[in-house]
Amino acid sequence: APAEPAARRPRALASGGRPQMSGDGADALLTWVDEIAALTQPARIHWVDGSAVENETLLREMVDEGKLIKLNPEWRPGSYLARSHPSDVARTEARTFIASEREEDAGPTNNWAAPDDIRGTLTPLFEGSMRGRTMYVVPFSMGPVGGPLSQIGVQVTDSAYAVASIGIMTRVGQAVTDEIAAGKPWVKTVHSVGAPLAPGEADVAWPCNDEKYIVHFPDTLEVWSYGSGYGGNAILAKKCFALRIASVIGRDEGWLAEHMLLIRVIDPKGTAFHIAAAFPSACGKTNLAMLRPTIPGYRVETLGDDITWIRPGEDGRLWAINPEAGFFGVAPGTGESTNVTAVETLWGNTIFTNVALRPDGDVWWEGLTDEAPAHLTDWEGNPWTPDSGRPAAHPNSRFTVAASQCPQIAADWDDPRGVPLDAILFGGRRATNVPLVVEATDWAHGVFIGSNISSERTAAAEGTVGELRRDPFAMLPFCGYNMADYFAHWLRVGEGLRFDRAPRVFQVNWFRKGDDGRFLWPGFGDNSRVIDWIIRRVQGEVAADDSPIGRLPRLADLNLDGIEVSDDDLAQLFAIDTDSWLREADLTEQFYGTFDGRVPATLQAELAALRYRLTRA
Ligand code: GTP
Ligand code: SPV
Ligand code: MN
Repeated sequence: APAEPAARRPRALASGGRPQMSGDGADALLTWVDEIAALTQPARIHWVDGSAVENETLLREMVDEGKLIKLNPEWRPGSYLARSHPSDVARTEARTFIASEREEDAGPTNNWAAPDDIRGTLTPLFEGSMRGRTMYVVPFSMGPVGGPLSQIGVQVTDSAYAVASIGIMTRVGQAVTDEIAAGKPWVKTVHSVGAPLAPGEADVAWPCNDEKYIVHFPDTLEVWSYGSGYGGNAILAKKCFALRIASVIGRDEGWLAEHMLLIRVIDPKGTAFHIAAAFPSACGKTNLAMLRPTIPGYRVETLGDDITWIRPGEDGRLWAINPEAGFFGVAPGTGESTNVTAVETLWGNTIFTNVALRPDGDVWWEGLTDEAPAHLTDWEGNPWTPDSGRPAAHPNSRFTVAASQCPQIAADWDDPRGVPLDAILFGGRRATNVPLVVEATDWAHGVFIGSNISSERTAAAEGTVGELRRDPFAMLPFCGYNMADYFAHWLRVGEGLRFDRAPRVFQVNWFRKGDDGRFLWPGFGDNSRVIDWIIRRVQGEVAADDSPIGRLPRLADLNLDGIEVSDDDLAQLFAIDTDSWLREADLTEQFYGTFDGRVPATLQAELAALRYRLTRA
């Protein structure tokens, strides 16, 4: 093709230089960057353009500085291992704050801080916090640039690891700066690992600070994160923006920002259905997002694995996009027999964090293969053998990889219009009580179920693993405003839908255990058997039985061909113990009682109706 005339060609950036911009929007961005630089006093500023060359340079520099280990390209081309500081391995919910003007807008489930007070704390911390380091300016879009459901932001950070991760997880580049210059609203996010370097001071592999603050200002659309390099604390586009800040924008604009995977299921007749599912952290979203159905004739296409933005359309349906561009997934438990799609996705171009290193320069984690290699270097860099008596990979070790590498990614996964939802699933890790699948009777009942999701704690956040906690809508750590108002918002969104076009709501539980502690359900690919029932319900093909907690499948309607689940286990998977459910109802009353009368009357009525059905049963 003939070369474009020089004048029309987009201006090539002198690598890392300040981009050429004009307009009111441009001034606001440049002024803001200058202000942050004046505060944090970096040695240099690099404007990130998102190019492949820039990314390679960045990765090479990190390898040279000992911050990344380059994996053997023979096994894992273009891939790297990062080892975090042992204290910086998960989200720190206790250090995460919502700094809304009014305390009641943060609600009882968030840590609240008065904006002025917390700014008073943050400013001295950020003062000179980037000394000796490069300050990167990263313009990013959540959702395809310019899409009707998309939102944009800028992250300033002194972490090259964060820059490389944002490059995978979002759309980065000049097109976003152009939108900002043109005056589109954007979210300001500032991140520092809080480890300034004195002149001549040697750097460490994973700089961070014992003191951590992840602070959200929903009224001014800002995030300030200090002291941590871990994904959920440092990739501010993800949980901080796309859930906490976006949930507030959604509340005000009439849409939903959710901790959900998004898939397209194609049934044996070739009909496509779209399902979004909210499970708490490390409870199976990535796995369901990449499902390989074990029922012949079914296909699943991946659209997203962690965050879904949902908007009512003109047609009375709910339309959904995945605002991200990559997966930041849990490594342990990901293997050929559980999630072969993820294993294939990770063939190369992946940043691994806190997994184990093999002697041949490849990676390993618990569950990747049935047998552990005889010798490894564990996630902390120490020699490891199967007799070491500790995991080789950290339980919250993760991979960061582009969505486009997923072999079953939907061809139209970045269509800016999104997909119409047919069903919404809520789930969690529940060893008892919650059946394999149950259908809500209507939208309000579905919202009631969502508001009552509980799950056993996982390693994705600090805290005691295994302990049961409430995690409404899987959003406990991610809702940027009062959770009771969020319940009301969900009810309101449902009221605006055409009654025959609202997605059907289901509760699922892959994690129910027998008295002997073993999982009753094979899970993973066999979860397609539950999806099959859900899809046949959506089409009105199968009847269901009413129970006090919702509609249950008739066992004969479950496709169990080719799997071994004993009648006894099947009965236990669907057993409803009235006394236990009455105790759950008491816990719900207690939980609702923490919201100062703000829980919608509709949900209180759902609770009363549940108790009535249980006592009558
Ligand atoms: P976040 O990225 O933290 O939001 O987590 P996620 O919900 O995407 O969790 P993920 O799919 O990575 O699953 C976490 C863990 O649950 C992994 O160790 C999986 O192997 C395990 N898991 C997922 N699906 C199933 C299932 O159907 N049955 C069982 N028993 N375990 C599962
Ligand atoms: C989660 O914890 O739910 C995650 C990982 O998806 S993080 O992005 O770190 O929050
Ligand atoms: Mn998540």
